[in-house]
Order: sequence, then structure tokens, then C-alpha cells
Amino acid sequence: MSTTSTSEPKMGSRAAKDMAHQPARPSEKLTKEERLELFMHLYLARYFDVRLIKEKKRGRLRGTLYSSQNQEAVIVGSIYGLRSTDWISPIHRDMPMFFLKDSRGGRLRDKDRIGMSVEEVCAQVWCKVDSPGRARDNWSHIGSKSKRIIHSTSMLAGTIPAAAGVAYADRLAGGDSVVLTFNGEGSTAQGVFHEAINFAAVHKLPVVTVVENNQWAYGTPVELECPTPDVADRAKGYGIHGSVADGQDVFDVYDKVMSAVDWARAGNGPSIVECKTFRAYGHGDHDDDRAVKYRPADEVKHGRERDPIAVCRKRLIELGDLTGDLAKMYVAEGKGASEAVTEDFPPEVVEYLDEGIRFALASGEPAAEEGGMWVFKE
Ligand SMILES: Cc1ncc(C[n+]2csc(CCOP(=O)(O)OP(=O)(O)O)c2C)c(N)n1
Ligand SMILES: [Mg+2]
Repeated sequence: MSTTSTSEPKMGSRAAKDMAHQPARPSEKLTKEERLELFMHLYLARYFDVRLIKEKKRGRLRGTLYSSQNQEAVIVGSIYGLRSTDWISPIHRDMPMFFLKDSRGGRLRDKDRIGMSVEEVCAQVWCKVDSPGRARDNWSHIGSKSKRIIHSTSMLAGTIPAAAGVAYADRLAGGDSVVLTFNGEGSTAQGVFHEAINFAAVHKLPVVTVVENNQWAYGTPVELECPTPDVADRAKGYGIHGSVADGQDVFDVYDKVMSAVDWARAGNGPSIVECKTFRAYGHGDHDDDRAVKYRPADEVKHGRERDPIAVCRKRLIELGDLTGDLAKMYVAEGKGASEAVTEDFPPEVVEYLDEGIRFALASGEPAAEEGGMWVFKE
């Protein structure tokens, strides 16, 4: 797996040269507290997934679960450096993003932050009346204009044109927001991916497309979706910047995405940031790929070897942020949902999600009469 190479447009443009002059590692400016917070966010994303898989197995949940295990560094690292006013457009595998948005600086429980609360997200998962979607649709099919989350849909790559539109409107209004879109590598083979990025490139819109390259699009391997070694190579065709991050390393994701975000905010236009990762489980919980055997066992074993929690822990130990017994605590890495137990996670992580779940369980079901709501113009 290639990791931290950069796919520069070979056109000698001023734009490409200027980006190369930016500080290579924005993560070097993070404080110890911020690095530890990133570590905590990795646990939150992992625990959300583990806990929901357990809840689903207990029969307490409806709907499909698209596990993000092993991909948490992409989810956490790409949004940590955003401003409150920036926009995100998550997809099916990005559920933790909804509650992690705008939470930097210990603000997870801050009611005024521009992200969803864990209560709202849990109510969505439990199909309750207090959820943004009011039990109408798939878990991830939510969004919020006021929280600057572009409504997620299942039309692959379909949020990139919406992101380009949001960025265009913001620019016309004199804003300086950046819009981050998320897409699997399979989505990059869609026609709309090309149209939308081309449009964003022509108009130099502040749109950063993060490609979560987890090597598989359902049962299709990446080499049948993309003919070049890196998906980020597609950037060359649009004359924009493309870079490749080690998607298992939260700091590398942060560095590559923040460089692209700063670049976009400065008026230099869009970028593609490809994060190389690996889908640890089947496409959704209905797709047990152990049974189908469409993925070679060796590939799966190898793909799960670099758990993002372990990679982050190692770095924090090297930096002296985690020492002594603390460094050995909460070993959630390398454990699937059936092996991981509550004690593998920091208590504040468990408590945060417990609060969300308690709220969801206490919330009511939507009334049947609501069925026609939002279908026609009210
Ligand atoms: C336009 C479109 N085609 C097909 C599908 C069905 N579908 C849903 S997810 C998926 C695979 C997506 O793969 P990828 O983009 O790599 O994201 P990943 O699931 O791996 O995160 C497919 C084919 C869809 N939702 N939309
Ligand atoms: Mg994929």
C-alpha cells in the first residue's frame, strides 16, 4: 500500500508550486491536549460502531449498519481542523462525523456547536421522533443547513455537485467556508464525480473531496474501478491538487486534509485527498463477506493489521504524550465488535454514547399521520 506520497499535477503551474510551499505538517502545531483529544475521538468513532453492532445483534435496532471500523482515522482526522462555519457531506460509512463535527476543544457536549448531538444521532439510528429524519429513512440520510452538514444520500458521488453549489453560494455571499465531501473510491467511477469536480475546478471553488479508499466497493475491488495506481491521480485531469494520505494515521490524514483546506480557503480551488484504508468487514451488516468469500482471507488479515487506534497510540508514546500505565490502557485495537468489551474503552467514551442511547430509547415513535409530511410542499 502506498502511503504518504503526493500526486502533484505535472504542469508546472504556480498553484501546484505554491501548495508545495505550505508547511508540510500542520499536525506539528497541535498541542498535547489536542493530540490526546484526537485519540479520544478515535475511541468515540470505534465505540459508536462496536456498540451499534452489539445493539443490532441484540435485535434492538432496525436499518443497515455500514461499519466504519478500521477507517476511523479518516473520519476523525479530516474534520478535526475545520472551522465551525465549514461544511461537511458525510456518506454511509461516516456516521460518527455527524456528532464529531465542531467538537474540537472539549466541546462535544456544547449545545451551541455546529454539529449534531449524539442524542440526535442515536435517535436517528433508533428511528425515533426526535431524530432529524423522523424514522423515514436510512440512518445516514440526514443533514442540517444550520449545522452545515449537507444532506447525505445514497446516490454515490451525488453530494459533490451539492457541495460545489454550497461553496459557490457561500462565495457569492462573501463567505470563506470550505466544503469537505466524502466519497468511497467506488464513487469516483461515477459520471457525476467527474462533472462536479470539473465544475468546482473551473470555478476554483473551495471543495475538498476526501476519497475513503477502502479498496472495495461492495464486491468490486478498486482495480476494477480505477485504472491508475492512486485515485488521487484523477486530480491531474482537472488541473487541481491531489494527495495521498495514510488513512490509518490520523495525523497524516489531518495534515493532508488541512493543507487542502487552507489551500481552498486561500482561493486556490479544489483538491482531492485520497486516504488509503481498508474496509474491515462486509459492505453492510447484511453482507457477511466471510460467507461469500469474495475477499481473500490474507487480504482481509493484512488490511486490518494497522489499526488506527494502535497507530495513534504508538505516535503518542513516541511524543511522550502517553506514558506509563496510561499507554497500556484501553486496548480496543485489533478487536472486532464481538471481542471488544466496555472496559476496552475510556469510561467517558462509554458514558457519552450511553447518554445518546438513553435519550433515543426514551424518545417516542413518530405518529402514523406524519407519513405524508415533507412529501409534498407543506
Ligand atoms: C449511483 C449508485 N450506484 C450504486 C449504488 C449501490 N451501492 C451502494 S454503496 C455501493 C458501494 C460503494 O463503494 P464505495 O464508493 O467504495 O464506498 P464504501 O462503501 O466502500 O465506503 C454501491 C455500489 C448506489 N447507492 N448509488
Ligand atoms: Mg470503497
